[in-house]
Amino acid sequence: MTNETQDFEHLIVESKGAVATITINRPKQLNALNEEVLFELEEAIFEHLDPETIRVIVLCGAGDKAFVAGADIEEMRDLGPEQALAFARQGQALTRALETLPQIVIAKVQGFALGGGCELAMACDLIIASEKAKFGQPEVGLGLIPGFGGTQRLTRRVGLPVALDLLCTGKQRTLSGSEAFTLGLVSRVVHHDALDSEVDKVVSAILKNGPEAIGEVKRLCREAYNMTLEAGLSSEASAFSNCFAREEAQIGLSAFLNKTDPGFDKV
Ligand code: CO8
Repeated sequence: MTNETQDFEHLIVESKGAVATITINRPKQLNALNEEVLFELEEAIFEHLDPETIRVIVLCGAGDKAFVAGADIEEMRDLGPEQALAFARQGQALTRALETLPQIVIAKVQGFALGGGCELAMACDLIIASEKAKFGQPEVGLGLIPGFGGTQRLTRRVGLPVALDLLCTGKQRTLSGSEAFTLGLVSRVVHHDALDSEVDKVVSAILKNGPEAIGEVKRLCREAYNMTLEAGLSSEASAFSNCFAREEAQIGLSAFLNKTDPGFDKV
């Protein structure tokens, strides 16, 4: 299995087999998101990663302190309303695109995930957090509101009472990894030192399963937010039926009955 590293100014992009790891690499600014980082993320994910090979993307922040401490406040200071609209749309297009990728995107959150950082993590399919992580939406303290989907995704994830509390009290209330887990914001929380190994464990578990089945599960679960139960169930039934027209299901079913390994992680 070959390791590949691609060069970006603010990202470290490494691919190993079916897994790509993208590290936002501005540790001195706590990995704050500026326009260039957003462009590089788009480029890395949509132009550089081979969709035929990569099945899981792990997104993380450099250093031990922050996943992403928000949009870059220094860059935002000079924005006018039109540029702010373009910046918000750019961030929203990226976060929306992550949700519709066939790959599973995992946010590995070891520290601060604030403002745009929390919003970026919420667009990922899974958030795996250290108990030392800190999630929050402090924008109102800057006289701003979230612009990368925070009011929408946080409300859908944790419900209106907690979302409004976090969004209105700003930096006065951040959630630890454990609180975020209890509230349904993150998928798993582990001891800080166990974060890397937990992410590896989740990645290898995903890779052992049928790639097309995983893509369909992601699509259907994502669509569930925007559908009536009836429409969602109908969509699931069609997708279930389609599985039986694919080789992948034949491989998986036969492997179970023959007590062999389907080998999905060796594709
Ligand atoms: N942008 C730019 N630089 C940052 C940011 C940021 N978001 N966060 C931290 N930094 C920089 C600091 O300025 C500091 O730089 P320097 O060493 O040059 O002074 C360095 O990172 C280290 O930070 P601190 O010294 O502050 O570290 P502390 O451990 O004392 O504090 C905190 C850590 C609590 C994370 C603190 O840095 C902080 O409060 N950061 C800002 C968090 C924040 O408010 N984030 C939300 C930003 S707004 C946003 O994300 C909106 C998203 C949608 C935009 C829509 C488009 C319009």
